[in-house]
Amino acid sequence: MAGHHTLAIIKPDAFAAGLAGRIIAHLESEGFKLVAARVMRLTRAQAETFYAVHGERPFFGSLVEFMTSGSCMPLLLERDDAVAHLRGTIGATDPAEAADGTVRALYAESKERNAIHASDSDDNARIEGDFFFAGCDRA
Ligand code: FUP
Repeated sequence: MAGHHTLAIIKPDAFAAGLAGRIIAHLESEGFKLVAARVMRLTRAQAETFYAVHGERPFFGSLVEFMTSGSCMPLLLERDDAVAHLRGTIGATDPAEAADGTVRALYAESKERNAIHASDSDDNARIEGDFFFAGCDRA
């Protein structure tokens, strides 16, 4: 099933703003099927582990603060060409650079508070999917 699954997170800015339903509808309209979902508040340790690749970047501390600031919603999604299609659907990291109609152009506030995460490779989709959903029931 390589290439058919990816991991998204509706981030605390979008979740707190009541945008989860609209974002899920947007993803479904792009052909993604929800395989697993949860609502949770990340611990500091979880956020630091999830973003460990950015550990030396100047924005790391602020990013961890933001990601632990409220509830978020990890989603396991299924579709052909899932990783690439979801990256296209969410748009560029900075909403000012995101293409019209993408999730970040529609809903993100800033480069940090940018509404949604999406895995950037099949390998990371597997790692990130297991991070949130190992041992969980999947549709
Ligand atoms: P993306 O894959 O589009 O989420 O972007 P990156 O992997 O480059 O960055 C991961 C997260 O770090 C972004 F979602 C937001 C945050 N970030 C900042 O806060 N400031 C930056 O300058 C770059 C990224």
